[in-house]
Amino acid sequence: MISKKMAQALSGQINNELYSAYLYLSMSSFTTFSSLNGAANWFMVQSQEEMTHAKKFYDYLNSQGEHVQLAAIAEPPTEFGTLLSMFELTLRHEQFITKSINDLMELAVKEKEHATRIFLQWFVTEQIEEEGNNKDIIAKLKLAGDSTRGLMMVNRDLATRVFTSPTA
Ligand code: OFO
Repeated sequence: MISKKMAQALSGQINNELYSAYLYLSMSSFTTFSSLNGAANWFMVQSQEEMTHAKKFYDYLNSQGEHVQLAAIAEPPTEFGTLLSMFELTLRHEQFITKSINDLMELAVKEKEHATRIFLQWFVTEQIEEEGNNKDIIAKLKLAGDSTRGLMMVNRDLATRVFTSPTA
């Protein structure tokens, strides 16, 4: 049993995670049409991961006896700039998600929702990894600079990412 306030806040996070999935799906399509198939793969895997994040919140709310009420998902952008600017946007978005997870954690502590605090711990760790991965890719793209060969090398690297369903 969790408080109504906590349940509403967790429901809101389902929307954030689904928007993340939508944003990365849109980026995957854009990079496919820019002939950057490695990047398209990376964003597709990222989108799939975000769906599993949304599902984790959904499952947790159900396990707490909450009726999940889904809200509309905002439309993501459809046009993007360079690959570097796309990963900079990704990092900014993930920093926004980190803040939303931290806000949920603060609420859980304030409301003495200990089960929720333990549930959220997985996301705290996940955000460290997500931000770190983005920073690595940004660093590689900056090193590549204007070199097409360098960009192609990063693109090949991004092609190796494989989706694995996270277990909590
Ligand atoms: Fe990108 O970690 Fe969920 O949103």
